[in-house]
Amino acid sequence: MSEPELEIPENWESRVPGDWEWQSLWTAVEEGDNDYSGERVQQAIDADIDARVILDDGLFPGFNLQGNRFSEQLIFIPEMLITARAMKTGLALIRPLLAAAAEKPLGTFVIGTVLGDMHDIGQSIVTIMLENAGFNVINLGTDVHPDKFIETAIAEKADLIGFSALLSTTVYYQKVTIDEFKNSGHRDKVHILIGGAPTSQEWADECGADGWGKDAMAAVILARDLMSESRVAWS
Ligand code: B12
Repeated sequence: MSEPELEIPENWESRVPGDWEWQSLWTAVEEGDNDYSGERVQQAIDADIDARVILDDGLFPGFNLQGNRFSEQLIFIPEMLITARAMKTGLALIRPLLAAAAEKPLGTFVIGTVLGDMHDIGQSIVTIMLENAGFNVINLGTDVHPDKFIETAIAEKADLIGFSALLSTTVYYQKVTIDEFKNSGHRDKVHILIGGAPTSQEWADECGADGWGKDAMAAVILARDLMSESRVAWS
């Protein structure tokens, strides 16, 4: 088992002011130094560095390094959790910069991580990108029961619903939740997207979703495309 290495983003220097360095943020996220990660992200915002660059070049390298160690079982839940917290502190700061000030939202998108699954970094990024694209996004968080998705879809007259799942044991709940939408008689009123690392287009077809997004950008493109497809109106 080889020790994972920090993957330094190619040409990162070309996207920041001349004297900028990211190493201290990479280390802060890696070590879960929540305070410093917030401080450094704020400095990057103040230096007018693009929010996408802060996310990709500043926050992800340290997160991915720890993520790979976690996958190799070189570190465990407590270490991974503090890294995730440092990552989310940074995400929270750049979120308002990415979120659009659309006058009329493109549509309402309800998103959450399925029952039994606590992973929320990916769906938080999808949320930010959808907001950035002009959607009104209602994020139900993690470990979301199918009934909660359905109740929220009804209350908000949702246009789209997204289910995130990161565990091979919880992807099954994407199908369960879609089946529950069918049983409740509301399946045809919403477009359903699924995503998360263990999912695929094949799984989306099999579980009856309308689309699969491999990443946040794909989620936005799909959501926009699906908005122009017809479905049964909410009464
Ligand atoms: C961070 C992490 C954790 C953190 C989560 C913290 C948090 N707040 O999210 C903690 C430590 C809590 C954790 C716990 C566990 N984890 Co974990 N975790 C990870 C890790 C390292 C990163 C996941 C992540 O955030 N990726 C980054 C994001 C950006 O990627 P993403 O989620 O895939 O999202 C992108 C796309 O998939 C897509 N997308 C995501 N959602 C959606 C939704 C829609 C609608 C669309 C269209 C697109 C979309 O867009 C996103 C952005 O581009 C992965 C390993 C890895 N290196 O990936 C393991 C991993 C997912 N975990 C794993 C495991 C086993 C667990 C535990 C069971 C460990 C344990 N022994 O208890 C527990 C389960 C807890 C639970 N019940 O959920 C396994 C899963 C294996 C499997 N196939 O089932 C992995 C793969 C590690 C491994 N190789 O062993 N984990």
